This record gives sequence, C-alpha cells and structure tokens, in this order.
Amino acid sequence: PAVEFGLEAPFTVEYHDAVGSTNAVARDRATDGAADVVVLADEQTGGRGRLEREWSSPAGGVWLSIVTRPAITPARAPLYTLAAAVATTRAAREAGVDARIKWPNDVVVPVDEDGAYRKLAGILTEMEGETDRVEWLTVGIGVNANLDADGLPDGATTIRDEAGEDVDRRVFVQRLLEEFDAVRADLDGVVPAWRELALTLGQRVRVDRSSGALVGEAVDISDSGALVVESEESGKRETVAAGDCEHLRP
Ligand code: BTX
Repeated sequence: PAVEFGLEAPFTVEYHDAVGSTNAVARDRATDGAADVVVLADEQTGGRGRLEREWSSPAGGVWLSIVTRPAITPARAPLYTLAAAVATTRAAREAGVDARIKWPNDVVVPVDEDGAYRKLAGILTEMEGETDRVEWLTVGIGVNANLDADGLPDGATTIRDEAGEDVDRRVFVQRLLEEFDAVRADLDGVVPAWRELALTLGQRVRVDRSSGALVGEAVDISDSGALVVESEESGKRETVAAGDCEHLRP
C-alpha cells in the first residue's frame, strides 16, 4: 500500500516498499488525471529501461517516476529528459559523487580521461498526447543509491561505492525533486545546464540511428536536445534526435 513519504517537495510523493515498475504505476496515475505526483519505491520487481531492456532495481536504490502535465509540444518533451538528467546529476554531486551526463539520459561516473564510465542512474520518459500538445508525461529515474555495484549488471556503480557511504534517501529525493522543479521552470536554460555537466561533448562517439551508425566527435547539443556529431566519414555535422550513444576510444 502507498504511504505519504512526508517530503516538503514541490510534488506529492507516494511511497511503496515494492512495485513492479514505478513507471507503470505513474502511467495509471497519469491516465487518472494526476499531476505533479511522484511514485517512489524501495524495490522494483519489473524495472524497465529503454527498448524493453531490464533495469535492475533491488531494495536500497531510488526508483521513482514523476507524473507531469506540462504545457508543451511533444517536440519539447526531450527537454524534460535532459532536465531530469541535470537534476539527478546535481543531487548525486551533492552526495559526494563525481557524476556527469552521457547523452541523452545516463548519469555516469568517469573512470579515465578517455570517456570510459560507470553507470549510476538511468532515465526513461514516456508520454501521451497529440501532435501539438502533451497530455501527460512521466519521467522515470533510477539511481543506484545504497547498493553494492557487485550485485548489479557490469558497468554499474552506486552512490555507496563512489561516495564511500550511504546517502540519506529522503534528503537525496528532496534535492532531486527541487532541482527538477527549478530546471523545468526554465526550459530554455536546460541545454546550457546540461552542457556544463556533459561527459559526452568532445568525445569520439558512435550513435546508432535507424538509418545506420554514425561515428565522429560529439561537438554540441542543439536547443532541442539533439546531439550534433561531426562525422568522420563525411566531415559534416549531423544532428541525431534520439538513439544509443557509445563513447569510443580516441
Ligand atoms: P537503458 O535502456 O539506457 O539501460 C538499460 C541497461 O542498463 C540494461 O540493459 C543493463 O545493461 C544496464 N542496467 C540495468 N540495470 C542497471 C542498473 N541498476 N545500473 C546500471 N546499469 C543497469 C535506462 O535504460 C533507463 C532506466 C530507467 C529506470 C527507472 S527506475 C524508475 C522507473 N521505473 C522503471 O521501470 N524504469 C524507470
């Protein structure tokens, strides 16, 4: 059963010990008309990543989904994902972790100078709406908080491992939600804020698009949140709105 989490956040937080996926509960709340509600769980038994991938979510993490009804067009929705990445990264940095952002939606910790990293958090945005307006949008955020990386998929890291101590999850969630609220209130400021925290810019990357792979240097992120890559093949700058991005060795 859901209980009040008792945060003075700009959102009503509904807490569960365990759920399948907070994004699934958030979808139910959204279709019931809710706004500015957060579904938070200690454990997810069916956590999901993008493209139907699994998201490992044992007890001790921060697994949450924010339900919003923003007055924006669907074209601006990716800015909400970037806003969540900025908010999560800032909250993790306050917890003592050298968190950075990998385009578009991973919060990572660098392990060397060449763009290698471990994954601290992931973000999954889902929405419903028409071509000219968003009806609702849910932002799922999964943070490996008070966990050992040992029990997680390869390439993962946790706040416990990076900071050397557990984080007070109530404080962490409060900071994350305050940051998210501030960043979304100034959507034009999202991309500049994202750039400051980006690990991907300046990296040699491969982006897998539906039209094929693109390899080159990640040189910028556009006003709408798309990645701008200077292609090694054509020498031209190409813009990728969505896709998987891998950091390559220089
Ligand atoms: P993604 O598709 O970018 O990443 C998924 C991949 O990450 C998996 O295939 C696996 O390799 C790896 N992985 C799985 N679990 C973890 C983990 N705990 N830490 C690091 N790496 C992992 C990223 O998807 C989006 C994830 C969003 C998760 C939140 S949690 C709250 C909400 N509810 C829900 O079901 N999903 C979101």
